[in-house]
Amino acid sequence: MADDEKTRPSEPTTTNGTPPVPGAPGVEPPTLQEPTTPREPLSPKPDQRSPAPVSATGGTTGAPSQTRAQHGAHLTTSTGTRLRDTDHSLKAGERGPSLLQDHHLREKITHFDHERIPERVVHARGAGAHGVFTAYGNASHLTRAAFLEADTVTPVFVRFSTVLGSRGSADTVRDTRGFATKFYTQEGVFDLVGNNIPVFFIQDGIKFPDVVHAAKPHPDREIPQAQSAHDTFWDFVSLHTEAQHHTLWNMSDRGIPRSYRTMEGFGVHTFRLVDADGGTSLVKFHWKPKLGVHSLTWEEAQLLGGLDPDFHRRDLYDAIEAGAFPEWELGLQVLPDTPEQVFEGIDLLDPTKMVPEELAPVQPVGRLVLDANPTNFFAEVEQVAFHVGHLVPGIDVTNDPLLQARLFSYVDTQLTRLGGPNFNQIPVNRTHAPVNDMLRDGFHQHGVHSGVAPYRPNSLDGGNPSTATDQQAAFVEVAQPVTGEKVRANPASFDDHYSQARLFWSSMSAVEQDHIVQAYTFELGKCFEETIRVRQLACLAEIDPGLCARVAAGLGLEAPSGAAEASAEQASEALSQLGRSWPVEGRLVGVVVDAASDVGAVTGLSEGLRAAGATPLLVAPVGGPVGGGDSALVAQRTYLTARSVEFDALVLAGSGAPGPDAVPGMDAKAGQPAGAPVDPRVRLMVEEAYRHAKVIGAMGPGTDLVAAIGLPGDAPGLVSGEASDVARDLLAALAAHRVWERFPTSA
Ligand code: HDE
Repeated sequence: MADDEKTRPSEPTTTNGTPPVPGAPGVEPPTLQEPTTPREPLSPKPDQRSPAPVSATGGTTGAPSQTRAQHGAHLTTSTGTRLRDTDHSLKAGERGPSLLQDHHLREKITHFDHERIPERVVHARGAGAHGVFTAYGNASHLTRAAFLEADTVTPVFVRFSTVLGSRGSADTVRDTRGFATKFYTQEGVFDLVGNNIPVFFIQDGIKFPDVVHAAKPHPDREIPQAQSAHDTFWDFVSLHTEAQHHTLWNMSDRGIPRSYRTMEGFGVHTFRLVDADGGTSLVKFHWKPKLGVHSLTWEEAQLLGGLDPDFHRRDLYDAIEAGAFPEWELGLQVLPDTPEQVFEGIDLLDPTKMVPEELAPVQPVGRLVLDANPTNFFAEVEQVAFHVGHLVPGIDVTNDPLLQARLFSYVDTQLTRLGGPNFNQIPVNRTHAPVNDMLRDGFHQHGVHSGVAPYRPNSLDGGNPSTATDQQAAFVEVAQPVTGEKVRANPASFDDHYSQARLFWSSMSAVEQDHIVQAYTFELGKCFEETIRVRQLACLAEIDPGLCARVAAGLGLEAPSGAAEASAEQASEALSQLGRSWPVEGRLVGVVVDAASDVGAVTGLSEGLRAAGATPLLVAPVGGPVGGGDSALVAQRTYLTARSVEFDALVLAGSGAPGPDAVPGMDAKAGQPAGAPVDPRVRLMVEEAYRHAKVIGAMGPGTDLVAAIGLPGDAPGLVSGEASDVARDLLAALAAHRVWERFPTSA
């Protein structure tokens, strides 16, 4: 990585001395008047980084990272000719028709006409970031992969995504999330293209078009967007019952993550590692988030879908800008490479099965830190091209039939999406290892190859390139025996579609089970056809009769009889999200303030929260200095612009008196009769935060506000006192993500 790329978010301060909240659009504040003095392009924001300035063939260039950005102070054509006017087309007279000879008009419009490329057929909606991966070195005995050797630091680019929605769809929908990581290793690119759910809908890649067609919007009306709550999805998964395990994870809180930063990642398939002596082991890849695994509530997810459809990408970018760098540990479950490829009765080639951590602990082998935002979304996040076949020596694939189809699909899709075979030459996809591939020509060729003999064997180019031996770090496929008849069939072990779904269900806490019941009831309730609901209930009965009965009750249907007894499989503690404490870095705390607030106390609270890595956001009746004048408190949100779902916790530090626009005509959220003593929008914020089991702090005039709103004073997760007490107790409660005891469970 070039030195000039190691940018870190700086901590500039605003004029009133408080650190700025993340999200400033530009690198410097704009002037009120349009600037007219020519100047060079501004540098990117300090939190941003561009792909490394290597050449299209992996050569080091020594160029500054901005070498690919725009240059010069003056507007030019794409060929660098300066322009005097870009606001008027060339016309035959002021009122006349435009002239064909206007090459600038034609270039500008033609390029614009071609700005869009096909979106990804799945995972179209995503966000990405740059980072570094540092290996602990404890996997060296398992794999010869150089990037896993002790203290090796490898640049990475990560893209998170939803699966179903189009590019412009909402982030917080119920769906699986993609978690794709590109490691730019010294031995070539390694892509770990995983999800936040450890199992998949289908066992064989040939079914992928089926499950995706079923889950995407109905083809006639193209609704609903980005969600599984519709007939075709449940029609398919209730008939194709190997999908039931993954579907159960989707219906759990894992389907609505709080943030990309609080998601686990999984390689899903079993991979094969090869050590320096050719010894092999089977592994499952895991990403364990430092902040823990946390989710939204369904109501939060739905509200955010409208209020802030960019919630997850904003959260990722803002956290990085605020210096709360998202972190994960890469972990391995190491399993013996036996001829059967079965571990404790679990078929390791079946991607609808996971290996419980209690049977094979996850061993951390390195740390990923996302420390920079992209400089340009299209160039980086949209054009990044992952491929499960981007492997390095020491990591190989297995015969998992889902993985086998993926090995074909990823290159194929990039050919259409990125317009030709040279997509690995796009800056974000360029390897940092030397390339000598004998692939030539094609659309958008960025290499300028020399020599006359891109073929082997040759003597005209001196025999170059030579093949490498495995001692020279060649990728060598592990020799594997292949036996059997040519068939279209699965092994019998693939027929078990329910045992692990039962394991997942029985591993959930009571509140998590409630959420699952609610999710199935909602989704099936959205299906038009009762037949489909009935068919899916039969599947739920196979998972657990209690689950089935509760969903059936919500649907107003009979629970099918003859269901299998719930099995007493041992629960896997690692599957539940509750019961632990986690760091609070990057968590957002809304602080309700107004003219009655104690400026010193609010400042102290903010400092206390910031010291723990959390971001306080002041919510005031109107924008500007709180209470007017030169107050040291400046509103970052207003009662009009804020909603509780944006925050992880709330502190009431003001009187909550109605703001000047607290009338429904000005803000529909202020839907209560005028003249109420508490601003209805503050009341709504508090009631929602309480309902979503968020910790609520009160200090100064906010203490009376709690009483005025009518919250029970002894409710769990209400903290009050001096600013330092509130900061301390709030942070302690936030470490558990929610005040779980506030959810009345039906258990
Ligand atoms: Fe993908 N998948 N997939 N997939 N997948 C794509 O590649 C495919 C599967 C995953 O941020 C596509 O570049 C097939 C499992 C992620 O750019 C496409 C099958 C897992 C991403 C494709 C699967 C994934 C993709 C669409 C069944 C988790 C987003 C655009 C055999 C382990 C990558 C693209 C990004 C993207 C095919 C199943 C993860 C069409 C055929 C299982 C994270 O090639």
